[in-house]
Order: sequence, then C-alpha cells, then structure tokens
Amino acid sequence: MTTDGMRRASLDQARLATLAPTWRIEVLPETPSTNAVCADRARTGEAEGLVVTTEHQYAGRGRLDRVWEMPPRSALAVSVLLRPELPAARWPWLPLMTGVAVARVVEGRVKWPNDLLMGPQHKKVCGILVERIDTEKGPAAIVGIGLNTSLTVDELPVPTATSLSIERGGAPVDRTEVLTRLLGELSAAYALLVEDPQRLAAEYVARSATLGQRVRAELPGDRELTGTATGIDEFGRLLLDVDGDRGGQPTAVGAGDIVHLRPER
Ligand code: BT5
Repeated sequence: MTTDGMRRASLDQARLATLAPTWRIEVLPETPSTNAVCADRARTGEAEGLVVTTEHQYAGRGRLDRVWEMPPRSALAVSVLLRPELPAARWPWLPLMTGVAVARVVEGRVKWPNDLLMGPQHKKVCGILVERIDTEKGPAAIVGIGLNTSLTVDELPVPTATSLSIERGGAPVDRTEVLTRLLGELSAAYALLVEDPQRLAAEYVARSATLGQRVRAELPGDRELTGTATGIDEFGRLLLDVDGDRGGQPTAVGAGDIVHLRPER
C-alpha cells in the first residue's frame, strides 16, 4: 500500500474482531461523537466491553464543552463502555488509567488529568474524556479516547497538537494495529486499577510529564494556583506545593486545567 493509502485506510473490522476478541467493537462510518453513541447504548442496558469507533467523528467533545477535531480516517475516536465496581471516590482514576494504557502504546507522557504528550516540545497527541452516567444497571463510565494517528502538520487543529505520524518522522500509521494494541493495554491497565492500584499509581508517576514541574492550575470558578506538582493521591487528585505556602500540607486539585510553566532560572 502507498503511504497515502495507508494514511487514509479504513479500519479493518475483521482484523479488529480477531485481534481484540474480548471487546465488542462497532465501527460507524460517521458519527457526531462516539462518546454520545456509547452513552446511549449504556443507558439502554449494554454490558461492559462495548467499543464504539468511527471513520469520521465530526462533532467530537472535549471537557468543559470544548471541541475535539479530527479529519476523517486520520485519527482514532474510540469510546469504551465500562461498569467499574469501584467506590465513586476512585472513579477519577479512570482517565489516569486510560492515560497509562495510551502511553504504553505511543510511548508518550501523561499530563494530568487527561492528555498524552509526545516529542521534545511536549505536544498533545491524545485527549481523554471519561464521562460517568447513571443507567438502570448502575453507573457506567464512557471512556473516550481521541488519538491523532496520521494527521499531517497542515491538518493539526491547534499548534499545541501533534500526531503519531509526525513524531515518527512521517511514517505511515496503521490505525487498526494501534487500536488493537490500545484495547489490549486498556484491558491490562483496567485490571491493574481494580486489582493492584498501587502498581498502577507507580506506573502513572513514572510516565508523568506533570510531576516535578512548576504548574499553574486553572480551577473551576476562575481561581488559579501556582506551585510545584509533587504527587497524585489515591483519589486521582494532583498534589501541589503551592507557592508561598511554606511548610504546609500539599493542596489536592481534583478538577481543572494544568499549564506546565517553564522552570525558573
Ligand atoms: C480532551 O478535552 O482532550 C478530551 C478529548 C476527547 C476526545 C474523544 S474522541 C472519542 C470520544 N468522543 C468524543 O466526543 N470525545 C472523545 P480537553 O482537555 O478539553 O481538550 C480540548 C482542547 O484540545 C481543544 O480546546 C483544543 O485546544 C485541543 N484539541 C482539539 N482537537 C485536538 C486534536 N485533535 N489534537 C490535539 N488537541 C486538540
């Protein structure tokens, strides 16, 4: 296949079904948002293990009503339905667990709470949106992953973005293979979250781009904190040594956007 042919190839459903047999994978020709489709299916009683993906997601959602943009067949938009038997306070670990799974596949670094960064300039290759919804069968987690596989520089929606292909020197990326590996690592990371959360936390810390950094945390309600990121707690919150708060306890941040600041000279 030519480079361009591979770049724009459709997902191979037969190969997906063979290589990722523990998941029930549905490939839609196009959809506004795979998370929205997966959430509807959860509400009508679908069991854990459904995977919704598409060749063309045209109204993808980020957090806080932001948009997630991707050209057809040049990225992966994937939503996985889980019904985790975890205490509600530990659900914030789901996006972190997902980040570990993606980081294993792309060799990127996790940025708290929901980004995957790659390359020397730490650009965003993947965004994660986990939504909790109530259904008659109990709460469900819709684990949404947007991964830029083959976008070219011209196609990047924002200057802070990158793609696997760009980071690999323009090499073609086989989306079917990436999705298969991603689902395999997601199974493994999910099992760790349930069975050995401390090991998952250790791996998360080892793969973090945020810990040890000076950061600005933009919190709900237009509040801001600046300090050094020092750890993650058992509830998935980022621990900050806030500037000027000498000798005090670290501040735990549960929601917000993190900006990595340049080190002070
Ligand atoms: C996220 O939000 O990063 C979560 C994105 C989740 C997308 C997946 S795709 C499958 C599933 N179905 C959905 O509808 N959504 C999920 P957030 O942290 O709010 O970041 C959004 C911001 O990232 C935007 O405001 C842009 O600045 C930037 N952005 C948009 N598209 C991007 C892309 N393709 N690559 C990198 N950055 C992007």
